[in-house]
Amino acid sequence: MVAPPEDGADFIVVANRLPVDRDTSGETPSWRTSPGGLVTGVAPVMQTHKGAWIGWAGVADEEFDPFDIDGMHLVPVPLSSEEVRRYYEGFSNATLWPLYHDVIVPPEFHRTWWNSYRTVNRRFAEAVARTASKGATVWVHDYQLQLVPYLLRGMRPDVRIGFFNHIPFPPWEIFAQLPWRAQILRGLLGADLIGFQRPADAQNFRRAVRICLGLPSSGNLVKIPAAEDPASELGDTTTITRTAEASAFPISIDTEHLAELARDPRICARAKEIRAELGNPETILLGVDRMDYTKGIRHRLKAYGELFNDGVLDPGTVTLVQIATPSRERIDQYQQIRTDVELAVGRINGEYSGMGHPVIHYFHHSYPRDEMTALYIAADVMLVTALRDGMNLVAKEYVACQTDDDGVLVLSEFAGAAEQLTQAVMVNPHDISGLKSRIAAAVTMDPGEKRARMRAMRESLAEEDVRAWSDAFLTRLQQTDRASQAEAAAHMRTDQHPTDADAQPDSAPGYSDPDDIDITALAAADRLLVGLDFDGVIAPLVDNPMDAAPLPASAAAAEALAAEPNTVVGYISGRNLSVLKQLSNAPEGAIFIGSHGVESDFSAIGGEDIGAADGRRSGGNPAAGTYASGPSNDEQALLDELDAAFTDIRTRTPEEGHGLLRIERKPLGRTFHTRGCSENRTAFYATELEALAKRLGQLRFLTGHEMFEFALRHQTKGNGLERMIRQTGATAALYIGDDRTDEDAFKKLRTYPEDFPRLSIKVGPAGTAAEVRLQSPDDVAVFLGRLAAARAGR
Ligand code: ADQ
Repeated sequence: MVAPPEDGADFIVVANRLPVDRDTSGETPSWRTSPGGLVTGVAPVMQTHKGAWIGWAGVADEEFDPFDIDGMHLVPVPLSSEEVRRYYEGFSNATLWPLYHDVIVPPEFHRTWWNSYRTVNRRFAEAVARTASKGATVWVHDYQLQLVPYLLRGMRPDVRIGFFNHIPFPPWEIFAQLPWRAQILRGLLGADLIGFQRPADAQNFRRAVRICLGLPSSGNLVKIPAAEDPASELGDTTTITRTAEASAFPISIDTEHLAELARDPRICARAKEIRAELGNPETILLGVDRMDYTKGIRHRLKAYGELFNDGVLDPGTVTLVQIATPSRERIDQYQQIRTDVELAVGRINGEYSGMGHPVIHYFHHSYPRDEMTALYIAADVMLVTALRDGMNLVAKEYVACQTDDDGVLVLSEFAGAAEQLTQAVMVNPHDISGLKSRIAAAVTMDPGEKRARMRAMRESLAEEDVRAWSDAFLTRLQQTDRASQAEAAAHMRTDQHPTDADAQPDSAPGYSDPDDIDITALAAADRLLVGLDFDGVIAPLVDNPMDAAPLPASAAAAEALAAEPNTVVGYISGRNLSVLKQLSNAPEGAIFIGSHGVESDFSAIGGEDIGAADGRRSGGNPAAGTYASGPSNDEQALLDELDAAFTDIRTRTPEEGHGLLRIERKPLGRTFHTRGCSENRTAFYATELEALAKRLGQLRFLTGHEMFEFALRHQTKGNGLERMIRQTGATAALYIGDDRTDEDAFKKLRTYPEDFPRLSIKVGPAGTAAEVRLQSPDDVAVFLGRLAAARAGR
């Protein structure tokens, strides 16, 4: 253990590189800041807290004292040139990088590299332990430093540790190749919060932990037994000392700053100038990448060249600007990709360029931010064709710079950014024919469609910028309260079965891997209904119900499913219909049931939902296909009584500070929410509301996850699902839910005959009538993605 320093830092960023470069061009060497996305994201926190950044200064075999620059305190960690070769170029970039990027090139495994990686990670952890004040927050970044969380926890159990992985985390089947796989997983589990770019990365990590270390997770939480905890003196495997959360936090960019640059008249003029310098072609395509084999530059060039050969593109009117920044140039495979790219550029230019009009302008150097922005503005089509990419900030930067919404983004489905920039023209870069037709479509896209797509993407980026990203991560990290986590963990059993004792399970399936569930019958069905609950299933549970949003991967899968013929996606929720439709980001063609079956909208399939709301048709808005009629006088009196009871209970609520009951007013009922209330407070509310239910006997009373519902009419999610099946003429059905109210739907599915293929899936613990259990909304996203792919391939 290391004692906290007297005058330590409260917030520490740890990354392989400091955000500076050594400038030796002048008489005395100096430091130049190299502003990147990470600096923008963490600078506000650095300035409001006593912050420090720990990393390598980029110069081998030299030691530098800590120094301050641009309001940041930097603490350099020295590396010898042999460590640069083994730890950085070797283990980080020739073992982990290819392994984590789908083994696009074969990873190399060398014990000398691993030893150097361990030594350097320990040096970083020691530097943090010496710098962090008592109880400080430490944020470790990226694959070069995966052992730091574990090592640091052993030295300084008092600090709060977050880790963010900027690159993908591979599926177990690939990760398993790594001879030091268990050590890497343990290294990461030293953190309280482990962030990934995509839910699928977080899921790959949790699955690896489950398979390799035998540690189960509950939702996004991994339970750490004493034997795996460097800060615990107990050595056993049954005492759970804490939990580590592994979740997705997709990184973003400084959207507003880039948009400001893009509106700067000086930069706009430069964009025009670039266009003129390129010979004022009709269409400028742009590629901006580090020169890396993961970026799919060769695939892009191949498709582009063939489009001239096929006569689809005219060399007289189109040009591609390809910028490939020098990167990791001492590594063999990086020298190889450069040779391949330059050969391809030469060959295509040789074949199709006219005098003074090359079809490819190729540059192998960096540009200042202003020049990059001008290039983004000048480009009509941006080509991002990565074979695998954690996020890909270039795609987001291009979108942010299209302030006139005039530009098309062609985006690889294998870049993390594809989950947020869903309006891009998506490509599979391995499919050269598909890539060609998508590039051609991008070049000729109708201006209206361009604008609509770009505007939607820009709007999403306006909110989800890099500050929102760091805020979300750091807020969650602060919420990881170790004492209560340990207490919660102590109540979890270390086997993989649910523990909720109060429900009477009809069956108690253990957690399934979303990749292992048999979907053959559903995939092959003539007409499939995909029934989905919203909260806790496609959208993670959040404190404020109006903040709920579907996981991008689930939304994308729902969209892909709805686009398949004879496949209908139906949302069934306790939320009122209008809120459900507003929050669900549902695909076209989706149908809805709200208020636990009371309200419905089947208009997308032209169906009449005759079973809803006791068979009464809404006089209000038949065009919307909503068939719930408003309350009768008697019913309104009951609603008034519920409202009055709410006011009464709230006024009788004892002292503040334990959370308060909230009411959700639905057209035909009221739902009371206790999310955020203490245990005692919830018990008080439960007693009050149960007494109220007894008194108002004719109302249907339902208790769910942190909520109590009073409904005027006797509908359930089970009836709702049945109506959906009938109206869609489905010959097979899936239903996924997480709550007690979903049990009606699970049970309903069981009543269908054997020859009607169906699958019921419960998300999370507690007894259930469902056949299969998944852990979390992340798992649901993976499962739905698989189902969509299988439906498409039938
Ligand atoms: P990278 O693999 O480097 O990042 P990317 O996310 O595209 O990939 O970021 C590259 C950055 O470098 C962008 O900001 C871009 O503008 C800049 N850049 C590229 N070429 C340049 C040039 N010639 N001159 C100036 N600037 C240039 C890793 C992961 C990604 C993940 C990021 C952030 O591989 O998947 O998105 O980290 O988490």
